[in-house]
Amino acid sequence: MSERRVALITGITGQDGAYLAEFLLDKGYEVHGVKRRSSLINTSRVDHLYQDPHVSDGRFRLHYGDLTDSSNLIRLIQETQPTEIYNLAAQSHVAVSFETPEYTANSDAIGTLRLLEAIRILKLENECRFYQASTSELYGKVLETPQRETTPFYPRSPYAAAKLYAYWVTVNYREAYGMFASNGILFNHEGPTRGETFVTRKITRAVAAITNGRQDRLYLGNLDAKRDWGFARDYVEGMWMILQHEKPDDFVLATGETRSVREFVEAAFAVVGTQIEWRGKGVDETGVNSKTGETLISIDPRYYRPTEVDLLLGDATKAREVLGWEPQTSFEELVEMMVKSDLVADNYTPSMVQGQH
Ligand code: NDP
Ligand code: GDR
Repeated sequence: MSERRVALITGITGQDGAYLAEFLLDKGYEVHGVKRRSSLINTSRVDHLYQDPHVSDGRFRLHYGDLTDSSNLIRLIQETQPTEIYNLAAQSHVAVSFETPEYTANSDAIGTLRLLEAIRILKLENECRFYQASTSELYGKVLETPQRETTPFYPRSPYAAAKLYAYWVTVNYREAYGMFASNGILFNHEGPTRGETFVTRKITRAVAAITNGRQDRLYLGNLDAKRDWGFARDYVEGMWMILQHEKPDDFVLATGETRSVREFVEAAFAVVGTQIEWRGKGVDETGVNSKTGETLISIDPRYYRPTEVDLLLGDATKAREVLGWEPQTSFEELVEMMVKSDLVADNYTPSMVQGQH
């Protein structure tokens, strides 16, 4: 590997971008992050890493950019001359991708192509390694479990279809131009800074707000969907390991355990000592506080997806055997960490999230 250790992270303001930046700074990297312009400051996840450029020439720098803007990406890569690029930027919400399919394809699929082309245009194929944030959503419809690198893909959303293109174009640039370009096929990973409208965080924030008497009820969609949930901090280490491997390749990162949304709800309420009892079926199902009889969870069919991914369960044997990667955090530890964090920072505005996916 080159002596210089310079990382360019797209999606730096997201959950994984922030954890990865922290991890790489600890390893001694110079880290450049791409953030989007927004009307409100959107860097809260990385503010603790920021150093005032007026007082220090820090190793952490942010640049404005967007995956839909090729010239911007070319210029950023030219200016920063990264030795590793982590492409984490994406419109990453599956339900939202049904509402903004074209934008999702532009940023998630063509955005990846733009980055790969930028590397090629700048003739950095031999200088710069490329990581693509691929996803277990590629497996979509259940064809085999546990899902591993050889399991066929069957995307079930505009998001997954866009990520399918990104996966294959990454493989193609590796084969066509000899680039060190690798896919991490990551199963769901969560944590206290997870986006508020993904189901885990929606649940843990609601548990905190209900416990603190600021909310009565949580509305959810499909309680039967099963996911392989891990802790994001463990997974960003895996991303780095994928790029340190002697050759470019594609790896599944997963815990090897799966739980339903219903089980996540039960585990999250258990952290505050509340046992949930389920009553009714389908859209009429409710989750009730077993002691008080109070209804805490109801179904809102608006949160159902036009096509659902029913079951994700990953097999990360290849990552364990080849890279030595293993998740360090159990499901129970993850849920407890998230609920406790939300209990401390309970600034939940129910009206804000209730109307969203
Ligand atoms: P987040 O949604 O938390 O973060 C996404 C990041 O991408 C944000 O920084 C966002 O910026 C940025 N972004 C979105 N669109 C654009 C664009 N057009 N140009 C530039 N930046 C953009 O996602 P996660 O951190 O959870 O996930 C990271 C990546 O890994 C994503 O690609 C996701 O699809 C993928 N993934 C995630 C998994 C998970 O369980 N977390 C599992 C498998 C894959 P802003 O803050 O301005 O919105
Ligand atoms: P997912 O995450 O679609 O797996 O994508 P999400 O947390 O949004 O959904 C998980 C499952 O929960 C069901 N669900 C609900 N989901 C949301 N968001 N809100 C609800 O109210 C609700 N009720 C039930 C969903 O139907 C689904 O089955 C995440 C993202 O991080 C992707 O970017 C990433 O690629 C995959 O994980 C792996």
